[in-house]
Order: sequence, then C-alpha cells, then structure tokens
Amino acid sequence: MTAALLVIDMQVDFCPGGALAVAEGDQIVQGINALMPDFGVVLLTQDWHPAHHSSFASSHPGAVPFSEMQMPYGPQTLWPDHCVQGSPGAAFHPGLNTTRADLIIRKGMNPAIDSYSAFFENDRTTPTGLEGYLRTRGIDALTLVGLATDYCVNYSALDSARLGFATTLRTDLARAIDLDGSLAAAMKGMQAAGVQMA
Ligand code: VGL
Ligand code: ZN
Repeated sequence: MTAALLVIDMQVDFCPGGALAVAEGDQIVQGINALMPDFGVVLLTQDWHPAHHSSFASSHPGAVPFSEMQMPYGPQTLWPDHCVQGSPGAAFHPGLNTTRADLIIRKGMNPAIDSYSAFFENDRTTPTGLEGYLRTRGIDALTLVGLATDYCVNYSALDSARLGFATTLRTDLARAIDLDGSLAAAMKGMQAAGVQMA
C-alpha cells in the first residue's frame, strides 16, 4: 500500500487565541511533525474563505455564531469569521513543518458553500480535486490528523473511506470543537464507515 499523511487545517485561527479556537489545538503540532517522516507523501489542507463567506454568522443579519441555518445544500453551522484568505489567522501554525508537504489543498473558497471535507464541498458533490491527485499518484491509504476531529477531520475521513481509501485517524493527533455532542457523533459515524482508530 502507498500511504499518505493528510494534515487537516493546522491553522492559527483553529489554535488557542484564534478566531475559532479548538482546545489544545496547538498541542498536536510537534507530534504531527514527528509523524511526517513515516510517510512517503504528506498533504496539508488549509481552510481558505473569502471575506463575508456564507458560513460566517456575520454574513447573516441577526444570526449568532454556533447557531444552525438552512442552506440550499442542507443545514449549516454558522461560525465566527475565521481563516479569511491571506489573513494571519489563515496561516499555518508557525510550528508546523510545511517544508515537507507535497501538496497544499485549499478549501471553502466558494462564497456560497462551506467545505469541511478535503474531498468535497458541503453540497457533497463539488470535488476539490484531491481524489484525482491521490489516484494518479497510486495512493490507496490515508492517515488523518489535525483539526477539528468532529468537523473537517470527520468529513474528510468519511469521504476518504467512502471513496475506498484505507483510512486511519490518529485520535491522539486530532482535537475537537465538540458542539452539542458532535465529537461523540463523529467518532461513531467514522467507526461505522470503517475508519480505523489509532
Ligand atoms: C472547520 C469549522 C469551520 C474545521 C473549518 O477545520 O474543522 N470547522 N471551518
Ligand atoms: Zn471554515
């Protein structure tokens, strides 16, 4: 098997002090760096929204962060403004080894659709191109790490397993937002989809 390491959204805004901080998000950086030499291919994702993105509560008058809204593609959680293209918060955590990356894939650029997964936007059909990259490079196994376990890591792992990649989540190298039991639901869903927990 040819395995790749998929590092999800290790960005300033998802770490303590950031706009959408994940508790202990910064504590997994060194462990992720240490894992990179074990993989022939390292891929990084970057949440990369235009200003006024539709997933921001501030784009909807009267809406508050962490509430839910119906979008044409289904329910969408509304977030504080985060990871705006080119902003300091959208940068990778300064401790992350980005030198080692074969590919950086950016997502969430469509103003009207959020994109949690590294493979598809939240309409579940618009591809990012990652699947084609993996297939043309002969990669058939993916290990996921990063932020957040219950959102972008979860959606990426589910798509990875559904597309037929042997998928592993390093739970020690991921951290969650955990809104209303979202972490427990995500863990259950990933296990049911055949994602290996390591
Ligand atoms: C994420 C919420 C909004 C994530 C990104 O990286 O898990 N969560 N945008
Ligand atoms: Zn986002």
